[in-house]
Amino acid sequence: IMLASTGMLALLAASMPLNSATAQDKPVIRMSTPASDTDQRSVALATVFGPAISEFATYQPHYNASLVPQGSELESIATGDLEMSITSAQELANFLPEFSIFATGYVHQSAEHQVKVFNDPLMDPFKQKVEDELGIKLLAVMYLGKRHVNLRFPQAEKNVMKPADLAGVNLRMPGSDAWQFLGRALGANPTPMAFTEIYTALQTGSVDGQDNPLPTVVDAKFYEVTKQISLTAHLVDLNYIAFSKSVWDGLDAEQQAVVQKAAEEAAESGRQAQLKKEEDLVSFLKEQGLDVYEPDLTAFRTHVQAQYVGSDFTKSWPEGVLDKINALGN
Ligand code: KDO
Repeated sequence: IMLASTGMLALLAASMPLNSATAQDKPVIRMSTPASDTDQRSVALATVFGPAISEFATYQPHYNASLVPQGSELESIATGDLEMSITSAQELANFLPEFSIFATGYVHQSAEHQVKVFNDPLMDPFKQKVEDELGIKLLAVMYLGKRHVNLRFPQAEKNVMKPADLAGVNLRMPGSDAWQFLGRALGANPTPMAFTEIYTALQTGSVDGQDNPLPTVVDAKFYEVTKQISLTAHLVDLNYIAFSKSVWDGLDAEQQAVVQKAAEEAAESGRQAQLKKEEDLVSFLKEQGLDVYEPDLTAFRTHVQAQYVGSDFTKSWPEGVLDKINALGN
């Protein structure tokens, strides 16, 4: 018995260091987002991305900005305090102003257009710069949806048909220059505020409204504390899957390919789910008693685009890129 058990122990001992070393070396991919766990991007990452990389890495999501405050994710990845996030073009524009082109009202036309733009060679120098200057790889583009103006007032009190109708309206927009610029371009009085504070701000009336796509209005329950949505569609919004380059560099080529594919598949799965929700939610929101209506879209588009012409943002756009983006659309 002694011999047998010693033999067994020896066998165990021989296999254990290997196993534990593997478990220890498996990188933990902390992902931080202001989004909830039920947001379609979160769901797609948890159900598609996480399982796809589980053989060699552990996907660990943190929701509701519980790990990193909204807007600090890129810095956290750059300094090694975070491995992954879903970031906006507006946040990237804080570091690389030319990213404001992707944050500009009425530039992206659809979810499909976003994918074409992201996969086009026009995007290569942008991706390269993010890698070189922030140590971040942009793996795929996730669809957030068409952003609309969502206010506390019923339409009878405030009928938002054109930019002038938003004069004096305190509209919460995320806190960065590119976002605030867009809020002003819409004709509103933008107020910077973190995503996680919106619900209470709407409830107490410290802001008059906010802008987000319909799935977010429902997921974050903003419909409980607002009365109308003017379907301005001022931004076909996106988030890029941002991944730490130092973690990436620690993976072998095969693993990198798995991560890349997992990101693309998660993005596609989230995109389809989000598109479906956008389509379905108008009737849900009406049932909840909200006025949901289409404004004068030409008036909004013309006004918003005119605000960008000659602005500091447009000066940062590389020559010819806007034309290339437009050529990939309709
Ligand atoms: C928001 O703060 O309004 C925003 O929609 C901005 C997006 O870039 C993104 O960060 C999003 O919030 C969060 O993921 C929550 O949905």
